[in-house]
Amino acid sequence: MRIASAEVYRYHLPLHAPLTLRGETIDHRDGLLLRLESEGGHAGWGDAAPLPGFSKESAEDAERVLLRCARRLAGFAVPEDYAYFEGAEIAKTDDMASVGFAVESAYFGMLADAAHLPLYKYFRSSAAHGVRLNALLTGGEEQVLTQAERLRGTGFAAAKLKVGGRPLTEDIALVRKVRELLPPPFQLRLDANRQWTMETAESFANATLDCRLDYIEEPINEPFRLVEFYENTGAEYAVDETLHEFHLEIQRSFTRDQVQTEEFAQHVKNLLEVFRSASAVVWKPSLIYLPNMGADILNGRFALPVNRLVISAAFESGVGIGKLAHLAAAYCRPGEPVGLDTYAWLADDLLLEPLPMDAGEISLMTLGGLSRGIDRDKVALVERFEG
Ligand code: OSB
Ligand code: MG
Repeated sequence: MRIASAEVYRYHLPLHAPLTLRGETIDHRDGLLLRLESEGGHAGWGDAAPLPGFSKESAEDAERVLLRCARRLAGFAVPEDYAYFEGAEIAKTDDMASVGFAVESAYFGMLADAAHLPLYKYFRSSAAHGVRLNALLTGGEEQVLTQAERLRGTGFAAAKLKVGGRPLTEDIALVRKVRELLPPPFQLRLDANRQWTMETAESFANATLDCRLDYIEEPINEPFRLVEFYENTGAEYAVDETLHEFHLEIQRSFTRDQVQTEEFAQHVKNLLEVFRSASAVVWKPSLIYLPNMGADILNGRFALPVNRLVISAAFESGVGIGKLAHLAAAYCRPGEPVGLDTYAWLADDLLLEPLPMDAGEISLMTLGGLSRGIDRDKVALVERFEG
């Protein structure tokens, strides 16, 4: 199979409300789409949308590198054994996660289309047909409580509340109020984004142990002490930023060309312990590039100890979030609520029909295998390459 054409488009989508991320406020989401088509007419789409404040790459860098990838992919002969994407050198994707995500989404999407399989079944034939979602609770106290109230009786069975941005006593009181509205077995997760010191996090954990939290994502500002946090409090934690910070080191630790000094070996050992003791690992594919859509690390080629994987979104368009739903169906435990609720922030989408999100779940049966129609009026062609 050969890739006959590669197209790059630009998009600009409004958000329902302004979104403040690490000090930057946006009211639109800007991104790029990549479309690959084989000589046989099979196609796949990818979404590259660097998130201000979170992505290492700027929108301009992403566009430059995605165009370079598209130019090289046009005419690319897919290797016989195409289970793995060996064209990775096409993009210097280590610090271009959004581009790596788009290129691999389009590439594997095209291969799945050629195999007449939906992407999730292409990745794993036994994959479930739906993924559960965790609702994202953000904003001020009143806003959070309104959102929590609205979740009652909707079918959602999990939510994630952002904490760490208010005084400790207010966070504790808010978590208690949310828990009253959404009692167990509803799963309540928190995300502190590393804003607490060990001391504050321990006080928080001790004051909320009876809330039976699913986990606290990144409770402390010293990741190597997460195991100690767990041992001292019994509170379950999840890693997110820690994966960002250390995935390159973890990958390097598995490659033979890495000089294995005693010090580096100890460092990696400590790091793996942090992952092993974590209740869950949050992975946002558009913010961290793990080769072959994670297969290298998650599917046994290498072994990152992951108890529960929670694939999450970073406010991509429906094209990107659709791909994440396929990945989540293939890689997460059946029934694991995943972090794709950022879709609710979009006031408009590129898909002709919105993603089938209903009652806290995305149905992949409805989402279907092949790319859903994209509204060509909402995307602008930047360049088309033929090979
Ligand atoms: O801190 O987990 C975060 C989205 C973009 C950037 C950072 C984060 C997020 C999310 C995604 O919270 C939603 C989720 O994980 O449920
Ligand atoms: Mg997080």
